[in-house]
Amino acid sequence: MSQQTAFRRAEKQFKARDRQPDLAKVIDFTAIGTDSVAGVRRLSLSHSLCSPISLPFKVFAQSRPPAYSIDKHPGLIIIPNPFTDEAQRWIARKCLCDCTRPPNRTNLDPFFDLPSTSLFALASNTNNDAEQLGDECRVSSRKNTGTIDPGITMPKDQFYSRSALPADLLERLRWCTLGWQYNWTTKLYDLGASEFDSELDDLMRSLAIAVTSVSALPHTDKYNESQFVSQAGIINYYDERTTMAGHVDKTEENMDAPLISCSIGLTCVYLIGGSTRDTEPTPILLRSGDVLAMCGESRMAFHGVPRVLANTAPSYLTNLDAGNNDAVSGKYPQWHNFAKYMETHRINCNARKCLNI
Ligand SMILES: O=C(O)CCC(=O)C(=O)O
Repeated sequence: MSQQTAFRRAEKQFKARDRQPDLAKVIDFTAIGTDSVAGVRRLSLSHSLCSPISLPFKVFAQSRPPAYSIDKHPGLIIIPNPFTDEAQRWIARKCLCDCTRPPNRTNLDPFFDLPSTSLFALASNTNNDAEQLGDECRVSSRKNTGTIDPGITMPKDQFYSRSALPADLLERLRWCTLGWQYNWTTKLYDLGASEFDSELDDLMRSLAIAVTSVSALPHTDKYNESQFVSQAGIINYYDERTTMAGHVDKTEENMDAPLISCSIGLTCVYLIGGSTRDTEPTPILLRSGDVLAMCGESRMAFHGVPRVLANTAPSYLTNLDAGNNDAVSGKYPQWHNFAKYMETHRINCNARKCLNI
């Protein structure tokens, strides 16, 4: 009988739904404060976090927030929520409204004729009562419009073969790709490119500059932090039961630039392992606003999300009126629509520099 790897064992332990996950050994950076935790080091960012001038609100709550590394995973840096509440709401709006629009691709595009306006806005403008909604409110399945790519395998679930309500589609939104479009089948960036959202890129650049100036990190001549630019990104949308299996992100030619990842909404258990699945992974809690940067050796490490924890979203996301007075609120649907989504979802938005030059 084949032996289960250490990574797989840890995944199974956190995924099990017949019991509450045991969080006793999960590192919670927010709870560390001034305590020392074996194998965890507090770092100083040697560059301040600078609010991008393109954003009309205060982005970072402090310019030099605490940051941490883990001895067992060289190059991994965690900055526990450096953002203002308003900045987190802005990231949620960006990820749900702006970034899901074509030409960015989503997991739903192969099966549905999605609107060029955002699916989120459409779902916010309609309600979910199928009795009341006419066919004009439904999004057509490509099976019915004859626009399905012949190379696509239809899922067994009949949901993908029929027109669907926008709110039901939103519940099935799992990812969208930004900039260079990643192909999950070939594992290459071979589906063309869209323009990476420039405001999101500005945010990712400020984070990249701050983390790569940490003196503990190896510097190579293939990468200079001032040259970080988001060339490709993925936004992952999780509900309370969604998981992401352990994997390594290794398609990018430039593995010296950091992979910058921001999490908003529900807390999750994130596993960071080593270069093979045989390395015992370290479980960490990623809470709303946490930034994780994979630099150096950790850029080639197995990682995944075996568990999203229900009822952990912060009130500055879930209060129905929380975002109504934000600087950008006029551009987006009413905050109560986001609040309902954020109550039961986690969004992870990450950016990579792909090329060496
Ligand atoms: O959701 C996360 O924190 C992890 C995302 C991830 O690993 C990926 O997009 O490759």
